[in-house]
Amino acid sequence: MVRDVAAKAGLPSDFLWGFATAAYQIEGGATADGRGPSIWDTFCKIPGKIADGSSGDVACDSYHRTAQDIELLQKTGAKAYRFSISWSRVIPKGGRNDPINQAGIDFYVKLADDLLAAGITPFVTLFHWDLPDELYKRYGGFLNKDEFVADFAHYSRVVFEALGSRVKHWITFNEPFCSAILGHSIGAFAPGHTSDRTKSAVGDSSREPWIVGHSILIAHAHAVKIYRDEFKARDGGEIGITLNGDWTEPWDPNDEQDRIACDRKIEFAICWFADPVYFGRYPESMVKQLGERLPTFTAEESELVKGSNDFYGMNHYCANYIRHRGDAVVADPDDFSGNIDILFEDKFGNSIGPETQSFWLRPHAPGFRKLIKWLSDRYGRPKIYVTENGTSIKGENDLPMEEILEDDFRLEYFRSYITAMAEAVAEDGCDVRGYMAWSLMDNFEWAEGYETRFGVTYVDYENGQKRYPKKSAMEMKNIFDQFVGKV
Ligand code: PNW
Repeated sequence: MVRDVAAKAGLPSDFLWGFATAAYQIEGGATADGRGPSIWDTFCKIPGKIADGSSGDVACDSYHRTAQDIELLQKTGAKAYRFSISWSRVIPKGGRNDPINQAGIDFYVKLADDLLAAGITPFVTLFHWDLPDELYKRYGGFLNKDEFVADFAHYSRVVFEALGSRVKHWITFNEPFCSAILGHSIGAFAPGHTSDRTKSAVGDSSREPWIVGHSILIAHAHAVKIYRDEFKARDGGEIGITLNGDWTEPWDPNDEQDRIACDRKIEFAICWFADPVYFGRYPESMVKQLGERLPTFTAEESELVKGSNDFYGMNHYCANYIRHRGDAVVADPDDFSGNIDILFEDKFGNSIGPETQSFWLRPHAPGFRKLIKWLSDRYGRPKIYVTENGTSIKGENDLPMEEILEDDFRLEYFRSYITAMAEAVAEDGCDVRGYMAWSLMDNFEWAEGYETRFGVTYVDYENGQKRYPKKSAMEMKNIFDQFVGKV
């Protein structure tokens, strides 16, 4: 690992660390107690969309095993747990005039109560990609801004009302980039829209992702306004959005254009959402490349979105080398990265990091510190919670269980990334207050199905979803003990 040995590293004494999951990836109970289908239930039924032909129908069966999950969290010494709410469990059809499912609400109320009783702080995500299928069928989901915003606002109010006295850390949306790009440009994620007609009969990759992103930003801002106006005084909590983004290094460090392209890649991935949230407008580089295909904010929308974060939710996994394409290369209308090449090797053949089971993920811990600083500089040192960070391991699923439990590669990943984060705090003065590793347990890894494992806990899907903590689960506390209270 490349590391500045002289760097100070430390985290504040009240630092909240723990693990993250998402509803569709772990809950199962797909039709239990009145839950309605989400776009992921529908998407998984289309042959060829999920690598192993699986779905989240059963997953880790956490809907029936929250006691085991909490016990697991306690075993690791975790202080926080991030989970998401399945919208269609709470409102099976999703809409503002549709019936509410009390059993769904009761499930999350009990989960929050049990976590608090165990001394674990809940972080709750309102939306982790599982749009109620009915809203997609009714009006196209995110593509209909007015309907989507009104329905999301209603859903968030219902959840704040039910859980607000227990939950003090709210995340509106998880990684809107993925709903927009993977869901409406590449088509690898639900609802699978893309211009590629070999993959889907519907979609326009040049326009839909930007409409989807816009709708989500406005919906986020409305939910934040509702929380601040109606609940914050009573409940005293905080709310923000979680964005994903990788670090970038220039393919040729001596080429100024590659360095500019590195920033542009981050602008297209992260600032697409973060600039509106902090500045009330889209990045100039996006306006320039996308022209009238990028929606514009009305003055009222811009006001609403600007300042709509109490904290910055950061999901971070890896890094890439970036090469610019030269002014002669006109951006493809379907391009969503800023007209660049995204590479695993630089000009000299150096690799950014080792391969994992995920084609897009090559660990590069120094990039974590650099991105935390880059974001802190751009947005005025916001309070940051790292809401996801973790890795898969190449070939892990093919190993016998005893070897899976000795996940040294993952442990080393966490050690190096958490050290990099502690340097960003102690050395660079960044304000990171919490960290949730992805993930508490192996789970349904979306289009990769169950073949890719991200858990610090092994889940034996063949034998009743039994959970076995891996080495990384039990070492996490030791890693944090080294840094917490050292600034
Ligand atoms: C995150 N990519 O998503 C999600 O929030 C989790 O639900 C997921 O399980 C985790 O990362 C691991 O994949 C991503 O293709 C999914 O670049 C895919 C990408 C990035 C993030």
